[in-house]
Amino acid sequence: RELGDLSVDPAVLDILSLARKEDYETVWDRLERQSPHCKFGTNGVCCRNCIMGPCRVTEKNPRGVCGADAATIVARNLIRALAAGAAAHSDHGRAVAVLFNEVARDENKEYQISDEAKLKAIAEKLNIDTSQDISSIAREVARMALEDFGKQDEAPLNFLKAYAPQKRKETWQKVEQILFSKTDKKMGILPRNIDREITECMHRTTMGVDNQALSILAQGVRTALADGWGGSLIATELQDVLFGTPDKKVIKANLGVLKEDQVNIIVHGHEPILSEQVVAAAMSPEMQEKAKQVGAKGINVAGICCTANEVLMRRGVPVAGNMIHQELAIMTGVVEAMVVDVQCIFPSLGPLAKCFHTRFISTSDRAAFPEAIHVQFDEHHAREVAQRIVEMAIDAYSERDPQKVHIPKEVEEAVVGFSVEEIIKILGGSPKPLVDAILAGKIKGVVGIVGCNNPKVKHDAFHISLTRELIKKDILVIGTGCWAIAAAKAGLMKIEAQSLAGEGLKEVCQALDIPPVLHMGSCVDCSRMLVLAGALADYLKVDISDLPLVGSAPEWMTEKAVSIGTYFVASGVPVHLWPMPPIGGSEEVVGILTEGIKELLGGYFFVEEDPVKTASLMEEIIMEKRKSF
Ligand code: BF8
Ligand code: SF4
Repeated sequence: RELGDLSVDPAVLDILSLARKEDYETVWDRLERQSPHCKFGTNGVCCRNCIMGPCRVTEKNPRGVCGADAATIVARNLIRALAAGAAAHSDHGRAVAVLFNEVARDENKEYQISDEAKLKAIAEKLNIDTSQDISSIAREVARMALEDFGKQDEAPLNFLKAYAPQKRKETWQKVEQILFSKTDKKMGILPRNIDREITECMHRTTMGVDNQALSILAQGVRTALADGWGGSLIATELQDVLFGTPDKKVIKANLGVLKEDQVNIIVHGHEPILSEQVVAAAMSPEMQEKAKQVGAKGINVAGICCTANEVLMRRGVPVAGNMIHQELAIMTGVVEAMVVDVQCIFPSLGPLAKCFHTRFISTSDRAAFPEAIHVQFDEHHAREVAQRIVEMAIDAYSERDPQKVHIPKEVEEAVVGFSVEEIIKILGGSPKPLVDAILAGKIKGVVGIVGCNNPKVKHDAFHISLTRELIKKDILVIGTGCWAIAAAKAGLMKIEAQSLAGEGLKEVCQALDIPPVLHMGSCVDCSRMLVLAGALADYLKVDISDLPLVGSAPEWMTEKAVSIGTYFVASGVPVHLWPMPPIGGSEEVVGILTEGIKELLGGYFFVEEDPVKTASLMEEIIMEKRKSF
């Protein structure tokens, strides 16, 4: 493909032309070599779940060796992906819950409770007595969070019961009854234990267990709900308690945030348990002084992927780019250290870093990478480990090759930090002004955009043109993850972006002094969007499915996005996807996910390749919802 077909970000094109000249390999090169992709995999009809196979079903040959048909195989593959995605978010949530429990019990002095108000708010939702002292409240919150990973009864998750809006909980119960009466088989969709639902996905999809698409997909819904209203939500809420609830701030975005005269450290991955400490260590006067001793003006920390979103929302740390920038950042030749933990990290980074002076540092016991330097992170010695990492970066500075330095000039400003608490504060303490603006039609509705970059899609192109189209139509856009970084880089999160919005949305944003496109955080922070939707629904005493809300993952690639998309659908929100998920091999599965599920849960999936058409479809859905609203 021509360079211009790969990305809309000039900084990316700048580095890509350098990569072509210097023969550095990128994600796009490898995609080309993998293309065309296997049709069986693309349609989801390849099964490797037992060793009588692998089997791939076709019209001529419609059953695997065990007799499984396309619907069974497609549904099984889909929920296995969903379970992996839910596991990633929820294992992140577990790490936070375990750490929070230690802090609450005074067993870890490296971290502390930073936001007592948030802790009390969580406790109130969980019906915990908030007149106790803070550490008793914290211990009780920790107990209820950990219970959601380990309890063995049939009751729904503590956090889901505490956070989901009333009408939605009634809907989920009704759906369980309908499914039972229609099929005579129990089909629970209310999650009981986060780990259990993931395990049950694996159990049901192994050879010879659950062999009916609807039954399999119902367990997928249950697992996704365990992620959205459980694992991810716990991650977000307890991170806010430990590190602070995000508030409005201005940050800088794109590769231009890297500094030629400073030690540059990139934090990449997902868990702020690590990145918060690296940021703190780098900012310490001692480390800044050490950097000066090697001739640098200071230490510059920047983020990539969701770790970027975490430290940007809370600390105002600049973001070097989204998922697809990870290789390109190293190619600037000024990155002394790229520090990673888990998720969305290319295993290509180790060999690439070897072409430069960059220290590629892995830290998590769950993630090893070829040719990485592993510095084992330990929550009990967090400051010490973080300091060691920063020192390694300082040491690397003198090895930088000036011949290889190439920093794109692109850098944009963005107003970020829109936690639900911050949004409600900006609204004056209640959702009323937002609801009024929606009722009056100044804001037609809200679209939440999430997710990734995928080299199959022109980088950031869908994210940006969909966002622009929507705000033009007076639709407020909120979102997380790599979409949020795309929007920040494109200048859509500046106050000036109000001028790109339709008259109604512009007026509301001007009155509130906010951009028309709101950064709500990392991918686990999609739970913030659920909580916001829930707050609006409870305020109006309606269900989420009654609200003019639509979701989208327009450049998605990870299994995590399967889980996110599904928990929004299961919470009552129609969700757009591009690219097409690997379900095309079964009409039955496509039918359930795009139509059947709508009758039951209110949400459903739709697929569209064109951003302008997608925006129009979303507007239609919103206008339809507004009629009964
Ligand atoms: O959890 S948006 S590419 S970085 S998966 Fe990954 Fe997708 Fe980016 Fe964050 Ni989310
Ligand atoms: Fe083939 Fe069935 Fe085994 Fe899958 S579970 S590999 S379809 S025999």
